[in-house]
Amino acid sequence: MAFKSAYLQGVYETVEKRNPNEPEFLQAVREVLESFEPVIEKKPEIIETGVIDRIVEPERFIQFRVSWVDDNGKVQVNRGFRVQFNSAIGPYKGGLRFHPTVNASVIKFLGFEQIFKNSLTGLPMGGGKGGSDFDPKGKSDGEIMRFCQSFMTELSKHIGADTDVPAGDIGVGAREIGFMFGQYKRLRNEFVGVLTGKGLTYGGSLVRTEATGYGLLYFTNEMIKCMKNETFEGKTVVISGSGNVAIYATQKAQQLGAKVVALSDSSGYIYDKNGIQLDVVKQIKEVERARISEYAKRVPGSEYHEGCRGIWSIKCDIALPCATQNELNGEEAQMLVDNGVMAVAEGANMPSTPEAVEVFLKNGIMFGPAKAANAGGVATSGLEMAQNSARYSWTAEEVDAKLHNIMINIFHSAYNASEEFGQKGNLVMGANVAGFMKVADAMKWQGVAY
Ligand code: NDP
Ligand code: 2IT
Repeated sequence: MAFKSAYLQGVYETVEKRNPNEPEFLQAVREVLESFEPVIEKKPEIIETGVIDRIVEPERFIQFRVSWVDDNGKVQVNRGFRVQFNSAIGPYKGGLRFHPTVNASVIKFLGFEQIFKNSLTGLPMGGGKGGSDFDPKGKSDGEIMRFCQSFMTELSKHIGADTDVPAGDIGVGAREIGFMFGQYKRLRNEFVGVLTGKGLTYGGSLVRTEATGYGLLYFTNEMIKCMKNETFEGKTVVISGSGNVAIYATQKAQQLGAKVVALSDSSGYIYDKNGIQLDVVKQIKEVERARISEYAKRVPGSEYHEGCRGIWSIKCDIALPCATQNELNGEEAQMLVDNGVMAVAEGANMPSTPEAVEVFLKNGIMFGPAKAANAGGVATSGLEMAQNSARYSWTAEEVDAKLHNIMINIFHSAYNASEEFGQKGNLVMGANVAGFMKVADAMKWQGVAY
């Protein structure tokens, strides 16, 4: 579909021409540019600053070879990436993803979205993202360590505590961050906050592990309270994924009085009508690094179903996709609506396809887009950076209170922007525009070279 504004149409066509065969990146750019239609109408002077033409082009894109030796002595080669997308409001900041599906398109969509998400947190962080097509599944700790060391040997040339600060994402947790931090320190002889999500004994922040999932629930709780005077108490919740975000989203949902009945991984989903037992999930996923199907073998009365997409056929009040991009399509969104879903909020990045988002908005479902709803992880990374700079650490209560406050503010920024630009309640548009305004202003005042 063409844009209403010929200017936005032109920007999009340039991006399309420059980035052929990058569907995820184009999907993310299109959604943001669509949100700018009312901005262009209300503030046409923004066109002259060229900020929109500039913001869709990464400041820097780094691709590199990562070679390492596996446990059989065989040389393996993977591809590493880092996109340094925008540094207008702070050092580049964003996670690293290790997954076989990682490619330039995936890294660029994630890096692009990170610009707006980081701005929404109110903290001084630019947008970046990186990763590798390395698959951590089934690898020994030794293999993971050697891969991480090789990856950091190159990445260390491009990052720094005041330049670019990576963290975790899919396939990258405390174990991988530890190996990468150790290698950076070895290479540079510097103990600095160059990564976030570190272990608590060497500069990590309390609550960073829980932050994305907790933040998602703080955001969603505020959304349902302010938009429909609702709470989580007694609600049935479906959460996809069973990694870092899904686990701590489940924990907070349960604390708020909801019943979480389903979780998944890329192979299938579990349904437990009595409510998921999180200690069992944590043992399976965090300790044993095993498959979610194990849950059904251990918990009587629960079921395992092959195929992860079936999770959206479960009747629920609130759905929280927390696995990966494009995991929820238009038909699945319609199933959720037909089953009476009241709210959907994205813990994963871009989990809903454009068709799914349209179904939710058209049916008046409260919808929290990823850039707003999952910003709690990077926000707490920002708090980790602040603690590292001050050589000080806050208590869990202090960090949690700051996170809570940030998520509430993000909801209101997005909601207010949706109202200001004439689409009250459309938080997709509101989040994109609210995130953009601060970055656009900083870019304008800093002149045209990036
Ligand atoms: P983890 O690696 O801890 O867990 C990922 C989960 O998603 C696993 O259950 C995994 O299943 C599932 N998954 C991954 N890829 C696919 C796929 N192609 N199809 C179906 N399921 C899949 O990652 P996180 O929990 O950290 O990340 C989940 C999402 O949240 C991602 O979109 C990430 O970008 C986003 N996010 C993460 C933040 C963080 O701080 N960690 C912050 C903000 C957003 P399996 O084990 O089978 O692969
Ligand atoms: O998508 C994300 O916001 C993250 N993976 C967290 C990034 C970070 O720097 O903490």
